[in-house]
Amino acid sequence: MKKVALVMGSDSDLPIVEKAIDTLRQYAVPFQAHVFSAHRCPEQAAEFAKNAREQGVGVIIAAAGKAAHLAGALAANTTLPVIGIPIKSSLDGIDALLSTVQMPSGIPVATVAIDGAVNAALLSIEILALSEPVLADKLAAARAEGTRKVLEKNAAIEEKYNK
Ligand code: RP5
Repeated sequence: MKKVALVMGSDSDLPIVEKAIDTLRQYAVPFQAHVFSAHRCPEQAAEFAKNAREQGVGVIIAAAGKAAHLAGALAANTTLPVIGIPIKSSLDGIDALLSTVQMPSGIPVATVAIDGAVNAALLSIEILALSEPVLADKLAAARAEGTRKVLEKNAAIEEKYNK
């Protein structure tokens, strides 16, 4: 199975990135984690992206805050799919959201919500599931469980207020 590479702009992003790691572990998806900054070590970040495909990476998740150029800078150096997590580090994360999502045509970054690490991991799993049926089965089971839980809560609320 291809790996998911998690790249964070700073180790201060780790508390959010750990939510993606937890999700990848739940699905038994192999991953690797790195700290590379688009601003503080741009050459190493670019080098990482250039070599990622040949190192068995299938999807890159990039988490960064403030003027968050990491996802775009990695995407500029690979044609692997790149998922950006805007980290709430300043300005309620709006700065990171806009910096991550507003990519010019030709260099896509799939941007999730501010601090949306779980969805970033799930999206990466959905991409890997295109060629890994076992992951597609696990995703479907998780969706069914999510539906069951909501309907259970609905039944409790309806029982309490509608009878
Ligand atoms: C960004 O600046 C990082 O991704 C982090 O979210 C933010 C603050 O970094 P530190 O100053 O905590 O290293 O580049």
